[in-house]
Amino acid sequence: MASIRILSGIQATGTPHLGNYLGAIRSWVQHASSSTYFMIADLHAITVPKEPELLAQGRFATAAGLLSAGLEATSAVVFAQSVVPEHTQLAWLLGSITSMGELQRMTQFKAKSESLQETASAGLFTYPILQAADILLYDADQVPVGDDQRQHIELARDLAIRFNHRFGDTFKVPVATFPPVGARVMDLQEPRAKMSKSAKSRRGVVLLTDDDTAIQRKFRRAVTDSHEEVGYDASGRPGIANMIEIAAAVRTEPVEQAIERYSGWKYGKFKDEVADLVINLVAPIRGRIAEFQESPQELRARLGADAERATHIASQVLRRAKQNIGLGEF
Ligand code: AQP
Repeated sequence: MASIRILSGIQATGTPHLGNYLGAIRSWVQHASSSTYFMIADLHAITVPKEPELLAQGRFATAAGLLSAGLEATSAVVFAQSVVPEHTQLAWLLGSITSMGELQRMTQFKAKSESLQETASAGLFTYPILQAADILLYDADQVPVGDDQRQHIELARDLAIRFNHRFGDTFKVPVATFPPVGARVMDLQEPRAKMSKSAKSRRGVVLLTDDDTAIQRKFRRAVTDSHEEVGYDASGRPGIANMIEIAAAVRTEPVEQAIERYSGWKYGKFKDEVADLVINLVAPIRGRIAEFQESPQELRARLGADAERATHIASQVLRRAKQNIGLGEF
């Protein structure tokens, strides 16, 4: 039986955080094989203004985070999007069958462009098309993502179906998969907003490079509510609900079990407990990231070799799409 092909990505915006790990990277590592493709989305990262030096640092930190979080020991293909030019070429073909209305409905664009208004880049608007190209280029069966990516994956599916309908069978239609817990880790300071690398403040974001003291401090200062004892109410007490869900995800147990375990605990003790769970999770990853920063040769070699493996598949799929749309060889 042919193995399941998996593609997923992470923006090249810096060291991954706890949400990236629990919502995405951990399951990438669990499912990793030579049929899994994990992409550092560095072209997506330039849709908002970025200093070249910061982009380069963010790209490296993302790669180091992915490998250190477990992908290094697997045969997964880990590569940077910009190194495989087929991504932008397929995005152009798909852009020609995408409507403005579809892009205007994307909630991520609405949220990100709100403060920028007319100055928002065209790239920010067409971003979901490039993301569809990223996925379809690898004949992916599954796309494991966090909850925030639902709408984008739906667009990728729609475009695949539309292309196949108009130009003949070309793309595999992928499905999104979500982790049972940890699909949406919230910011510890703003528990109604998702934890994000691009958050204005890092106080509520736990990075995979944070030291033990920083992690403990972030949990101790996490925003809660006026109660004193742990109880689960996702809408009324989002801060505590988020920490219960984090604990459940780290322990890989159902949320119901964590609710039972921690109900009635005083807030101080509970926050320290969740911090300890996270500290144990992050410590080895942080150690390996530091080694990569110190000597990057192994990282460079791995990404170089994997980019060739990615190009091998991507070039075949792009050729098929060009052929079917009428842009094959003369
Ligand atoms: N808070 C989260 N909880 C669970 N999963 C998450 N993911 C992202 N945030 C959470 C999942 O991680 C993968 C990579 O996503 P990303 O690179 O878009 O992460 P980010 O932190 O959202 O990055 P940015 O740069 O800060 O982007 P924006 O500005 O878009 O928020 C994905 O599978 C994602 O679902």
